[in-house]
Amino acid sequence: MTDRKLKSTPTAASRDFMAPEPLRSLQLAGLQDTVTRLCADVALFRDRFRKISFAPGDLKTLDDLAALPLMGKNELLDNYPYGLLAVPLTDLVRLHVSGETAGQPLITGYTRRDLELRSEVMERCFRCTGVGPGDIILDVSGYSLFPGGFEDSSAAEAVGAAVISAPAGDVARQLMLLKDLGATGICATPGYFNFLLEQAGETGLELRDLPLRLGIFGAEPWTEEMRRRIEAASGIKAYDIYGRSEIIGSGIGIECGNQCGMHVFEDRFYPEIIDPGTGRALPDGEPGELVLTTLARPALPLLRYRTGDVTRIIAAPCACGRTLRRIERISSRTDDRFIIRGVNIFPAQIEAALLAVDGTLPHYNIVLYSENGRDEIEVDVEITEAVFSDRIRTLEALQHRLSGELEQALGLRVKLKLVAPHTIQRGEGKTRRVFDHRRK
Ligand code: DLL
Repeated sequence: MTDRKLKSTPTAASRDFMAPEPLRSLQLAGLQDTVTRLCADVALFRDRFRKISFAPGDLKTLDDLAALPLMGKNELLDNYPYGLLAVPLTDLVRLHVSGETAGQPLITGYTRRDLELRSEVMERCFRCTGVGPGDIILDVSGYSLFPGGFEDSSAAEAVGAAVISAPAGDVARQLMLLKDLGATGICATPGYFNFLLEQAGETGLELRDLPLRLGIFGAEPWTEEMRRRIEAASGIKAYDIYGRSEIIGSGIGIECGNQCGMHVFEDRFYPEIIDPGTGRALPDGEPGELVLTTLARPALPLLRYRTGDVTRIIAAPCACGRTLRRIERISSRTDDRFIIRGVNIFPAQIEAALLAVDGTLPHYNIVLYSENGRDEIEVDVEITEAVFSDRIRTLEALQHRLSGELEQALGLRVKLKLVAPHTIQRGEGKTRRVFDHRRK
């Protein structure tokens, strides 16, 4: 479906093309509703507002939001399990339990209206990538409570596509389904798709010879270099999708066909960028931490929720015609930076440097350790079978080249180990790449 057709379709997706003024009015109304409900129904916020002498009626413009307190995961954990719910338990029809947090999980409640919102934004996501009737989407999330499976299915139905649910793990079956059922799209983490690609190669299956034409990838950090690798190896177009369980699941924002940042469904989730150190709101275009406020979430309205994800807002118009502002690919997290010998290092810098060089595979580990009282870093990266079995001189040349790329990217020399294909463990969920063995 073309974007032009969408503009005249009175679906939720047409909200993607709203003129700026009605969009701002909608956002303001959503924001006013959120603060009113938080004040009336959630004790934590009532107290917080009282402390700063804020009454919901004081919020008159979108800019007034910046004066309200920030929150984060801790508030959810401290009020476990139901303390931040703004509706009676009897209104809930689903509970999402996050498995990512060690110990106490994060609980997200959904009323029927929350689920409708979730379906709506996922439908908009699928439309953004051009998925429509005739598409067959392989979804590897399964119908667990991990955001993914349920949402992808309802989105596929809404846009007239079909979904095959084939949970991660049984790779041979997934490849068989991709091939036999003529899947045209796949939803996965980029890490898991790399694993599928590798397994396909080993069984002599060329994904580029299949009808598969697009992938919707998210839930973990990945770089442009990784995208280039995926697209070149599989012949598909790889879309970045951003989500967060507590906010709604996977449909907060997604790229359109222009692949130049993820359109945020900002009529539903209001994005801000703050300086993570001071908490000060930053203007569009400046990099900082993404903060989200839900504008239409009955069960669990969240106000200025710190995501820890570092990005920037792109306000420039997009060629697709969507008026929704975009966020740039997530470059890092506020908590994934590590300091080695006084130098700040982000995992994405390492991935970009490794994948910029031919001969590497997209499987690597970053190991941090202490030696003689000094913090050290070792990067282990798999190399292709061809390089691995080539002459020692080829290996040495690759080692030299990669060390140089890393040194240039990071500003310090790191220990680099080239390892054989399949040495690094592949995961089924989010890919773990950093192993910190330093003494704390
Ligand atoms: O990962 C929801 C999701 C499911 C998103 C499927 C996309 C696809 P959580 O488990 O709560 O929710 O993890 C959210 O994952 O704060 C980011 O740090 C990271 N993340 C999610 N999408 C991306 C992305 C789901 N496209 C956390 N790029 C977020 C980089 C991402 N990081």
